[in-house]
Amino acid sequence: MFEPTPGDKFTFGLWTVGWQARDPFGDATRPPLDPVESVHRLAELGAYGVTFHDDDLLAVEPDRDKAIAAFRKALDETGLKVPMATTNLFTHPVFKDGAFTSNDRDIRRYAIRKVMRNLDLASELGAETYVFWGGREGAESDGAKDVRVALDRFREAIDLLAEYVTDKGYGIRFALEPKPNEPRGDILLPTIGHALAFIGSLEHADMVGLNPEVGHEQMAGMNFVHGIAQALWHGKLFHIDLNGQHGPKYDQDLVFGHGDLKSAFFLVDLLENGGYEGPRHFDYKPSRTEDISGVWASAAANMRTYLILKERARAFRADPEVQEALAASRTDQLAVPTLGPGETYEHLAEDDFDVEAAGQRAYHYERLDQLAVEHILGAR
Ligand code: DIG
Ligand code: MN
Ligand code: MN
Repeated sequence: MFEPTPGDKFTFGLWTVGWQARDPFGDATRPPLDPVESVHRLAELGAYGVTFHDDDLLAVEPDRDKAIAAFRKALDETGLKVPMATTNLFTHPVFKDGAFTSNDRDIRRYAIRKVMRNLDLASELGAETYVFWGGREGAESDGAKDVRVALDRFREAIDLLAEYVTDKGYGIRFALEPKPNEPRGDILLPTIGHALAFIGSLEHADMVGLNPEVGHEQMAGMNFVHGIAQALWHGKLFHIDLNGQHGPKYDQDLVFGHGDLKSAFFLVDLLENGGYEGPRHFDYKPSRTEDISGVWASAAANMRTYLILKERARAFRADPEVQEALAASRTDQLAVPTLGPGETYEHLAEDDFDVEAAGQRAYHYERLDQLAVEHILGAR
């Protein structure tokens, strides 16, 4: 039970299991990992696919053509897919003031060229989604960046790249990944809300959506389930980064479910019942304490935890007591339009409404929440 298969559509970034665990306070604790090894091991674990930044392919082979050839061979041997790709616009010092929004125009032009080259490869490998995480787009001082002008440049880059993809006929959609801070003191497009508003301003808004990450919204104190629900409501959940986080602190990128477990339960419930058909993509970091055996154990843990929560959510929805509790909480009543058929606002005046009596009505959410907790704990 809870054994992942490609049908579950679990995918991993090469940079996750390949993270050498270098952090701002310490050197790498693990050697470079060959992407070919990652493809084979993730396939053995039951993954559906892998994703990559352009630079991830060069982890052990500096020659790009050789690295791509080896990667393709491993994909062919294992049948793993590449549903998403992205660009590293944050590691090299050239991007220290950003890529699309660097104050240095030459660097902005270089960044766009770097994305275009990897869009070509992403298309060749069959990717349907291209992620833009603007990890260096931001500032430490409000005097350094007029955000109005920075957003002009961000929009210019995305519109230009959307035009490139359209002209090339690549059939790729873009997914913006919000994050509030780290590595920049403040990052542009910090939350799902900011990104949704930005998308609305774009020339090619129809082909631009979101790649929200669990930990990034939770770093900002946001409710990730609410954020995903709104992304779905806008039809903009194009991809998702699953991991774990313990609230507002540095980006922990924990194994999925190893942070706020109750939120992870309701997230799986929403993804499985909310119409998201895309990959269940893990963007996490195996703890710096682990050797390679711990890396593979953590990769398996992401998928196993998701499958366990999927089963718990199914049992929760099927539980007659839960259905009774949902009815007692009148959750079905929210779906009833506030105006009846043919009514206009003029009909509201006709209501016979006792505000004091209405104020006494209860919603019975505590019982419903306890039922959820008992399902999560396996006590029902
Ligand atoms: C970090 O959360 C970012 C980068 O790892 C990558 O650009 C993106 C892809 O999901 N997530
Ligand atoms: Mn993260
Ligand atoms: Mn991410």
